Amino acid sequence: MSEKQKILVTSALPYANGPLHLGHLAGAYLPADIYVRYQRLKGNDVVYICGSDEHGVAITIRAEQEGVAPRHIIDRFHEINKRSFERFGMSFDNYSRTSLPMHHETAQEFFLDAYNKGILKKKKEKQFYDEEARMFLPDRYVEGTCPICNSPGARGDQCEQCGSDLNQTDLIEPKSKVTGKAPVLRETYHWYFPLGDFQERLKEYLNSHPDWKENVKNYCYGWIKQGLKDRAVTRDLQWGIKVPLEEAKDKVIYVWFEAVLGYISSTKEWAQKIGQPERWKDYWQDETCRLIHFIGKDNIVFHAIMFPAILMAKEGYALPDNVPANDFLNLEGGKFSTSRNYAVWLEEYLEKFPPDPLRFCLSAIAPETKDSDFSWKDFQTRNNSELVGILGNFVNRSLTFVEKHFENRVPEQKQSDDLDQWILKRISEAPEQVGKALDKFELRRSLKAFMDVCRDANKYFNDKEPWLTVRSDRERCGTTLNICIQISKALAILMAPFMPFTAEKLWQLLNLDGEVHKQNWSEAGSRFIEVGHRLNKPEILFSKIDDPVIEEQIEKLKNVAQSDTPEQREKEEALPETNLISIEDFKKVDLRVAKIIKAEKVEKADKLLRLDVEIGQEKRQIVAGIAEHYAPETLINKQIIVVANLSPAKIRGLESQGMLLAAQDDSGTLRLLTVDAEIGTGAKIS
Ligand code: B3M
Ligand code: ZN
Repeated sequence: MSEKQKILVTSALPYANGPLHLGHLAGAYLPADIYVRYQRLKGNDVVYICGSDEHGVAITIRAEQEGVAPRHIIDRFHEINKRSFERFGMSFDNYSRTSLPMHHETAQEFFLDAYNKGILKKKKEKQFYDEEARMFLPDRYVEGTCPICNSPGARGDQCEQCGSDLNQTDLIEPKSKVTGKAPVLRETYHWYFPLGDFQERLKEYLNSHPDWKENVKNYCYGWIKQGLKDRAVTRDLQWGIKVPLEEAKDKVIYVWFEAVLGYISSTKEWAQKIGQPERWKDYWQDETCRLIHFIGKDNIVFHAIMFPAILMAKEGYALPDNVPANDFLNLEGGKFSTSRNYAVWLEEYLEKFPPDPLRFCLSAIAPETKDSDFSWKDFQTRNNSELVGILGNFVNRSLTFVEKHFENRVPEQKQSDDLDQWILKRISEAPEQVGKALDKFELRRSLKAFMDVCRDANKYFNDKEPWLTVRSDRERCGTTLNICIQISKALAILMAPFMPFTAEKLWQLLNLDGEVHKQNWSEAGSRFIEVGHRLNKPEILFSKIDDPVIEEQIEKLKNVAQSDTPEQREKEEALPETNLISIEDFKKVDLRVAKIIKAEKVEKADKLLRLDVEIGQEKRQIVAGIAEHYAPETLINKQIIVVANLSPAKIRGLESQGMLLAAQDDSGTLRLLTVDAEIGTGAKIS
């Protein structure tokens, strides 16, 4: 075998500000764990790193909401999340915390190094400030209406609805998260990391990774094309890692500058724990090591642009070799929402079901190239027809047959016929087939290859009719069952990355030595169990899930969807009576019929379309967040309604001269408002 490849794998460090749900698992954790387990079985030298992200506004806001200290929040959710991950089999070599002194030191070292090299730039600027709370309001401390999709509750750094990255000052009607008051602008100063200075090197670096996922490449090239800008790496906050400069005692390092460095400190902690404190360097400071960062798509810029630039600035570090970012998982057609409790929490799931069926289902629907949807019905079907009906069925009928007719010992494999040869070949090739998709981070394809083997195994069992040959030709029957046991062993190893708990159970039923997770992947289908080997008493691997159990889960979500708090209802649907406006107010809005003349996608903005519309004699450009609901070509000549007297806004560098009207339902479907029959454009709506 070739030299062991060194691979350091990370999963995004979740904020320790709340529990985790299925959407988290599907994006950055399960795919990484499957990849890691597979690489370990291949004999590679893998270290898998994660931990809690414990700084930033995400933490302090939660603490303020609960009226407790940030420390209280992070201690609580660090433990809860760590435990949930364990229960789902995430096989981290280390799960660290960014509040550890070790991490503070690492982050300050990087910051100071860039400062001393003269890389960081100090700039004066105006920032939102809450006069009542007497504090600056960085990032999510300000909320307002999204200038792009117009939904309320957009955060200062990002809109959760349309996924756009935002600048606080772009928000419409910004409000302080602390007091609810409108903030004022006040002068402060910050240090900036000049991403633009790294533009050329970053471009070369991206060019040298043509194998990256399309979505990641497109995203990064989009940023580069726009020209990389300086990014502030300090904040006016109390909670966080202190800026190690005398002149900036009241500032902390921006959470995203330090959180990515958490991967390094977590590796340092791991090295200490195994008693080889310098060992982290073998991964981080060795060009032959592959660094692989699994993340959700909203974190691409920080991992594929910012982090490499930080490492370049520091010098002597390997750069990320791949950043497999996944799209998002939806839930029963809607978006996961922590604030509305529209989610399936990991702990909640585990109260009713074992972890492996979920790992299986989420792998089958992994949001690899586009957003995907988890539904309880689909989960039930996959469990009942694939896990119980195919995989579980094959293993169970094989094991019970051997117990019943061969005293639970592996019978002899005598002369083999074509069918035997066919399945043996199939099994010997399976590791390669299942594995090569995993090498490319393609869970869906890999799992399908695995299930195809299971299907063929069942077909083999059926075609061989051992229930007949056990009487007519016992020798042949023995050969069949010997092969079925060999297949079961192979399946145990091949399923181990996806369903580690079931793999262990099957390994135990087969009464095999050692651990299934320490076997050799490539030989999974060619190393045979000896004749006469005694098996353990058969047990079923998977249980059927009945309708009422699933109905209960569906009901729960429906209730959440219906029982939103009055505040949300207010935001999302009806206006409360206190918000009544006069006819005069309404008349201030100039609504017009417009016709779409041209429509095209906006580069690197998945949700945006750029439209040329005609309003009477006038032509205008409107940028609208409707790309996921309308193909550009279907819009041409459509008559729509626009707000014609809205002050123009810059969206992704494009001026939007008006806003179109659309309605969105609970499932997120969006439909443009239009007129009942053709009418001259420019017609006024009253
Ligand atoms: N905590 C953001 C997130 O959960 C963040 C990831 C950090 S990875 C270094 O989306
Ligand atoms: Zn938005």
